[in-house]
Amino acid sequence: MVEEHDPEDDKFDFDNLLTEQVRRELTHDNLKPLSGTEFDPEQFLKSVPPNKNVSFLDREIDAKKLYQYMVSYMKVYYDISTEMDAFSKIRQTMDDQLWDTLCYIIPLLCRQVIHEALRHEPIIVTSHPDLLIFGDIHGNFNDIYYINRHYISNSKYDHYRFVFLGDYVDRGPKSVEVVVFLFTCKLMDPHRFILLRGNHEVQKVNKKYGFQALVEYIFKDNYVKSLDITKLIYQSFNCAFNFLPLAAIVKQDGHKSIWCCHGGVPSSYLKATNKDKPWTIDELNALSSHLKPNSLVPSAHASKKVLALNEILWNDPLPRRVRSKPKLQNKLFYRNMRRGGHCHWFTEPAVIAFCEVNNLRLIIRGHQYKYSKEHGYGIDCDGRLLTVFSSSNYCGIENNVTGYVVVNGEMIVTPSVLRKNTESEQYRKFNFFEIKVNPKTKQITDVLL
Ligand SMILES: [Mn+2]
Repeated sequence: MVEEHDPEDDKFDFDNLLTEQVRRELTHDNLKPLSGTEFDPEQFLKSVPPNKNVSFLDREIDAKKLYQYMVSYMKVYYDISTEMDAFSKIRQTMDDQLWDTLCYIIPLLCRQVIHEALRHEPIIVTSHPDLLIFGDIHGNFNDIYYINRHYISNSKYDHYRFVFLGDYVDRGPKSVEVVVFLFTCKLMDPHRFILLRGNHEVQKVNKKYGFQALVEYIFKDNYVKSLDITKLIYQSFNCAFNFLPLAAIVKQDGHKSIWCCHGGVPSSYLKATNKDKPWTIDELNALSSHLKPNSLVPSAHASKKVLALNEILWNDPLPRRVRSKPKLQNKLFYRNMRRGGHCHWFTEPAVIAFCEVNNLRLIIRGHQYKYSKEHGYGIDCDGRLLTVFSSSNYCGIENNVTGYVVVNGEMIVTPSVLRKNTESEQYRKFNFFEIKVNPKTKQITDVLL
């Protein structure tokens, strides 16, 4: 069969965003701060350009410098003990400065992280332990600050790799900062960080659930000559999201493996043959051999390949309340209309079958707040399914406990509390979206909640 090729996919190629005209216009002398702060994007760049007419987009970021800048921002932003007002003038000024500076850095960062790291990764990556695994973040930069302070920058975890299970954006006010920070980490140390794709790292989703509105709010109407910088920033993020891997397999000699992804087990209904047999990891890998899922968009026109890969990001376990209903027909998967109908609920037998055929003993996934809000994680399917969620004060209104998972060298899996609700309570107001009084705020809050 001939490989389906959707010409729409070409639009997702990052380099196609950057026409020659765009390149020519984005020179250093043409950059201007959005809100008139002192700003110096040069401070994160590797070298001085040989001449002033070199396009800013052809420059290179020094990831360590950008990392240090983001960390020092977080320290001041969240640790001003005498000034706990989340909406204080100090913080507004800090935001203006940060956004002015990041504005021109973001397209560069996205391009560089694709070229130096993401495009070299297969769609299902393999990793050895030791690992720390974190669930959904959803724009909560304070949680990232906490994770950085206690784990990423803690020498005790120097030999650990970090897996994030996706859903970095939407529903939280600092989605831009979260992605910039994680991409910076990825660029700084590509082997130490595994950033998986969540269903919100899909343009069709994040244009509806807050991220696009947030980018437009932060970067306002910003043009350099005829180039719409705000649009470039939003598209740059989504281009990079298209290159995120969909799952990770944790392997260690002498042990069964662990499957990590955002949603869960893809349904076998999508297989051309052997519909009762679960997907093998080799088959899933083969699906993507010609298809880096440049547009993992579920739709009536999407190919079966796209849909099967898409389900890794979207599927949920069958809700507990319906499991004992006599009406159920002993199927492995049930179509999930709650999430738009292009994905499935998977049953415990589906989990067992997927694990058996792939020599897995456990699936670790995010995606669902409701199974983890009391302990930060939830165990299901007789210990074969672990859901973890790492965004505290979810949507700025919840008071949930968050979790993370440790997988050590002997493949011992330990889910733990990341932050108790009392620990994160003082930062609760930082996860509200109404940061500034702005005519657009209400509209943005509406899409967020
Ligand atoms: Mn999700």
